[in-house]
Amino acid sequence: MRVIDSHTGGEPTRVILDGGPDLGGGSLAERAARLATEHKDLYRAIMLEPRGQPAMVGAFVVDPVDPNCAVGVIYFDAAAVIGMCGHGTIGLAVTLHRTGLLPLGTHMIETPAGRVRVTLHDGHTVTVENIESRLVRRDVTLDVAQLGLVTGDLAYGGNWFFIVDPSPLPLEPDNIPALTEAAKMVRAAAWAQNICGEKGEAVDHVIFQAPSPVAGVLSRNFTLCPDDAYDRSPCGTGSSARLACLAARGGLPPETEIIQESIIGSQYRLSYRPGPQGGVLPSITGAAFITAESRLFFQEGDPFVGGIHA
Ligand code: PYC
Repeated sequence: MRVIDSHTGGEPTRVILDGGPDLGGGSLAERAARLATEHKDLYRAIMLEPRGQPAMVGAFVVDPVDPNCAVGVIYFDAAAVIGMCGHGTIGLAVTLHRTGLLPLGTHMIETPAGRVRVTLHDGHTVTVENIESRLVRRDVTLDVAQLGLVTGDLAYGGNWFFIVDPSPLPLEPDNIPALTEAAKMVRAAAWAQNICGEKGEAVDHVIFQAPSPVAGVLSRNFTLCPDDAYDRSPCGTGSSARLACLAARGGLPPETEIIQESIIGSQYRLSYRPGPQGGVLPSITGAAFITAESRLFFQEGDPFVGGIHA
């Protein structure tokens, strides 16, 4: 299996260029559902140690349905297949450019969540115009183990987010283990209290927000992903959901650029345009760097062929 690894703001992406499973035909959502149900052992083996690393997101490149799209892509982490991935799309564009498959300029990419537009400004810097994102339920109060009552917004940005602002703990790197535990408890409370999307979609990511102490940076976030790793980047789909919340609350006019940073200080430039369904069309600009090009092996007799699950 031929893969290229990159990171976007510190968050790793592994693009699988060939050797992936046959996901059959149909829409990307149908193929993603097949990946989730029929190939779970394989995608976990690609993400988990010893082949993968914590926080890594995988990207299977597939044929798009829409002929106007340059490629199709299905994203996953070590725990779940996800609808869209902002940092992964920046990493994918940089990776495909590096391999000669995507020239500088603007291209459409098909994902299970819908079509996104990417603009490759140079070999590293990419703007992603994400699917329409929306605030679904505002000011939801959860009764969270050990934290008590926590209020946040349920929002969609290609994945399902519960966004807590202000964060229950200071957003400092030293607090990452405590933030991870707190976010897991918030997610468990959202599940237990049936806080979900209109079609019953479960909250798959939790975000804690706070103002940034850095001059010129509006906010800092901490994002918990489905595999319990935290997003090293400011999370593209989470930033999209956040933009939808800011817009719905009248906190940010359209086409106004803000900078959001992650818990480790990596940054995205963000803005939005009003969307046709009442949400926002987010724009996310960030940079990715290639870290490795390799071939993965799954050898017979390897006791950890499926990855380390501990
Ligand atoms: O950037 O959208 C994102 C993302 C989702 C999970 C990890 N990163």
